[in-house]
Amino acid sequence: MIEETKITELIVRNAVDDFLNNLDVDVVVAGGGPAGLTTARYLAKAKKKVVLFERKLSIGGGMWGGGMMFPRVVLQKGGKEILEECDVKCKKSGGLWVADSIECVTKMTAKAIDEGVKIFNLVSIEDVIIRNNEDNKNNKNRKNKTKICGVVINWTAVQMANLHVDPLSVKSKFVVDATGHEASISHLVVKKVGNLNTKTGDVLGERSMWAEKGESDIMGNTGEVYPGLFVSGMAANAVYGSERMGAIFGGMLMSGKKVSELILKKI
Ligand code: 48F
Repeated sequence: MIEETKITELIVRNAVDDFLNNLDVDVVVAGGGPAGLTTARYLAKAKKKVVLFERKLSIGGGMWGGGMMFPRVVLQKGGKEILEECDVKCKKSGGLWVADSIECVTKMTAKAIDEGVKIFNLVSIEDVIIRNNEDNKNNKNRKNKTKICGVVINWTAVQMANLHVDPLSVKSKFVVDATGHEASISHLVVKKVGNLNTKTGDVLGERSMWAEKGESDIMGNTGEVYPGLFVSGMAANAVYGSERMGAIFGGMLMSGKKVSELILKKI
């Protein structure tokens, strides 16, 4: 006999157990686009405890839609190898490769989950947790005296309905801003601590389309922008005011991989 209340109990108990098991993790990844999925997958592969929060119902960010809803993405060398690790088929054309955007998102997500990434969708990160930076206690530079060590979350539905419902929190050693063009976590940090550890200290916002430049800048922009906070993918270009690049995705994937390597060196 299938009892409705049994279904309810199974859903609630299992979901709550998962949530409780992920209150204190190595890394929180904000955003489930190509950069966030890649960062999270590599960290989980290295046996780190990783939780990814995605505010939308679906994972994949801007990858689903390919270019102007033609469901294909273009990759250059470096990016296509990362996709192939997820068993995505990449077709060579000229010096570039093309892949099906739906195949990319589904297989990247499946691979990340298989490596151990815990994904929570429909959850928005609305703030960060800031504590004294014990590594830098005696540093004269004010901005290095604190560190990002977790996130404040709420149901996206609560935000959308503009309800006054208090959020909950998750602690982590590092937070990765992989929120794409918005760089929403970096914005939050600037708002709360005054500035990032970048030259300008601010989120400059992305510049207009220039695929070659955007893709070449992204690796240099990828990194730790405040103690405990890393930027990955389009968020990195948005922080540094670099160009957008449209439906070429190699930079997103390579940036995601680079952040995982930088974190693994520090963790
Ligand atoms: O936008 P998105 O795909 O960022 P990305 O991984 O890749 C960029 C490309 O898709 C494309 C491009 C390629 O050249 O330029 O645009 O850097 O994924 C970002 C994800 O973060 C989620 C958002 O819904 C999206 O799925 N997100 C944004 N803000 C928050 C968030 C937040 N505050 N909390 C949780 N998720």
